Amino acid sequence: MLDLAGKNALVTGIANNRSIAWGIAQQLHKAGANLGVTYLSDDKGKMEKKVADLVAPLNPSLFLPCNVQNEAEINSTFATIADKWGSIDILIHCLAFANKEDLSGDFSQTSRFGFQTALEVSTYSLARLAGAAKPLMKSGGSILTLSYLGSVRAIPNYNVMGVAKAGLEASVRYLAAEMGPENIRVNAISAGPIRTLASSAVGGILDMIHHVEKIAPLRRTVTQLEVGNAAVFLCSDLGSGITGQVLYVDAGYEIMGM
Ligand code: 0WE
Repeated sequence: MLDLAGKNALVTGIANNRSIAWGIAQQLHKAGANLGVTYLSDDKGKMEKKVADLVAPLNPSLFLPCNVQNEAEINSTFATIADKWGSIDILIHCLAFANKEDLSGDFSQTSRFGFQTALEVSTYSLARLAGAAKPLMKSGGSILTLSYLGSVRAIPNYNVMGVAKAGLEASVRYLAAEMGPENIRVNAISAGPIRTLASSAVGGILDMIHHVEKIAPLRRTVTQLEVGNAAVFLCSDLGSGITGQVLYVDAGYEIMGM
């Protein structure tokens, strides 16, 4: 039942070998899924090459540029899926961005444009991609996004991203309610802090990781592959009764009060 053979899975958000999306893609592949991978294109094509080399061992049958701020790229991604796959079973949304200046200092100083950018890329993109995938999820499906505890607690410096993740988790519930009748499930994994390209750009991330290692019941942080395993569970038939949920994959940190 953990078998994903014959399932078409689109994975967004792989930037390098530390990406949570990379951990998820590896475990989906291991479970037998047919992968499609999207990447954030840049003008020099450096990202395309980097991600292509990384994912090559997983034999993705689709490899497409998809900047979620670009309507044409989103449309062409799903047109290609319709054309080459005909249908899609699994959508992994592993995307977030806020301007660096909005991830420190006072939240009240977030600019209008910074707020818009963070919520456009990190929050709206889930609804947009889910809406595009919906008509292609012909025999039901599973949509999964990644969140963080900063959605429900005030975490120092997470600021506008916390608001974006709160909106993301609410979006999971509205999408789950909308798409349930089509047997499309929508869930989030709230992962503990992990050293990735995004988090390493944040001042103090190592101190946060050391704090989690002291407080979390398991006395450690989680790995990208552990998040990947939970993702495979939620997207497989073993997760068939679960929708609209936020599953904490955080070594237990979220339950602690002191
Ligand atoms: O969701 C995230 C990462 C979000 C993120 C990080 C960056 C850094 C570089 C979004 N956009 C950017 N933009 C950049 O220019 N995490 C859960 C990791 C994370 O980010 C934090 C954290 C943690 C944990 C930011 C501040 C405080 C804690």
